[in-house]
Amino acid sequence: MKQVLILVGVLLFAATVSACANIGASRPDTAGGPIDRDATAETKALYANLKRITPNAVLFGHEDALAYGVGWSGEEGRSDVKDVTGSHPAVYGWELGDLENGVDSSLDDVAFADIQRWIREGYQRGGVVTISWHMDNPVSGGSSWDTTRAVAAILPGGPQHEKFKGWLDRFAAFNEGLEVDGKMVPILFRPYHENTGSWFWWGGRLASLEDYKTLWRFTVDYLRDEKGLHNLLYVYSTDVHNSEEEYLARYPGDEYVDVLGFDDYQSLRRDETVPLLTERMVRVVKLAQERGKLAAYTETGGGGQDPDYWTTRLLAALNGDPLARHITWVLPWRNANQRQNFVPYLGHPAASDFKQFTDDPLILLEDELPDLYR
Ligand code: BMA
Repeated sequence: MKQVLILVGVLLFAATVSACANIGASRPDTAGGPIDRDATAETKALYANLKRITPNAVLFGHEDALAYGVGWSGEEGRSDVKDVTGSHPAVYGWELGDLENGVDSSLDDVAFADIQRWIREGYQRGGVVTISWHMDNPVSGGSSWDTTRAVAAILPGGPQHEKFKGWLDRFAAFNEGLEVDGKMVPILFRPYHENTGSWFWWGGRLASLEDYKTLWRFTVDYLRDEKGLHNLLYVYSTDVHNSEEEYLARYPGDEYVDVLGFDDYQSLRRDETVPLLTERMVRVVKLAQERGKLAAYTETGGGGQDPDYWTTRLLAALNGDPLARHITWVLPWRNANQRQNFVPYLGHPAASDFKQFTDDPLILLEDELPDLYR
C-alpha cells in the first residue's frame, strides 16, 4: 500500500512538473521584452527603459526636426524645438515616403543619406528615433493617398507581392546605414499608420480587416526573419478612436506589436475636446498595459496660432487622468512652412507657452533623457 502511495505521489509530481513546463512553452518567451526575441541589446534596453520611465515621463518628439523648420533648411545642429527651448526634441520622427521608388530623397525632399546621418547623430546624443512610411500605392503607382485597392494584391500569392518585397528590401538596405560603432540604432518602426482612416490605401474601408492584419504580420516576419533586422520595435497606430473595439479592429496580435499608438489632430484644436483626448490616451494606455506594452500619441498638431494651447490643451489632456500620463511619447508633425507647422518656432505666438510646457517635469526633451540604451 505504502509503495502504491509513493508511486501515485511520484506520478502526480511528474504530471505537475510537465504541466508547468507546458504552460511555460505555450507562453511567448519574450517575457515583457520586444516581440523580436533576437532584438539587439540596445533595442531591448530601449524598450525596458521606456517602460521603466513612462509612469513619470512623456518624451517630446518632432517630425523632421533636424532637417528644416519654418524659414530655414539644412542648418546643421538646428531645430525649431531647440531654437525655442534650448534642446532638441527627445524623439526624432523621420519619414521614408518614396524610398520604395529607389530615389535619393523623400516625398518631403529630404535626402535619405541625410536622414540616415541625422538618425545616427540623434542616437549618439541619446535621442529616440521613430520612422513612418507614406509608401506609394503599389497597384496604381499613385501616392499613399491614392485609394485604389492594393492590400490584397501585395500579400503572398498576390500579383504585386514580389514588387512589394522589393520595397521592403529597400527598407532593409536603408536600415544598414543606421549603424554606430558596430551597433544598429534601435528604431520605433510605425508602418501602415492611421489605419482606421480611409485616406491611405492600407486603411479603413480600403482593405479588409484580415488583409490588413496579414500585411502587418507579413511585414514583421519578412523584416525580422528573412532580412534579419533586429533593431526594430513595431508601433501599431490608428487615427482617432472611440471604443476598444474600434481601436483593436486591425490589431494583428500581441506577438506582432511592441507599442500601441494613435494619431489625433482634431482634439487639440478646441478646449472642449481636451477631455476626449484624455479618454483616448487612457484607452490606449489601458490596452497597452494589459499586454505589457507601451502606449504612444504617435502624431498630433492642431493648436494653430492659439497662444496657450500647449499648457491648456496638450498638458491638460496628459494631466486629465493619472493613466494618461503613461503615454510614452507625443510627436507633433513637421514644420514644413508658414502654413503647415505644428511646433512653435522663434516668434510664434505660442513660443513662450511651449517653453513652459517643455519645462514641466513630465515632459522630456533630449537633454533630459537618461541613458536609454543600456
Ligand atoms: C503629411 C503632410 C504632407 C507630407 C506627408 C508625409 O501629413 O505633412 O505634406 O508629405 O505628411 O510626411
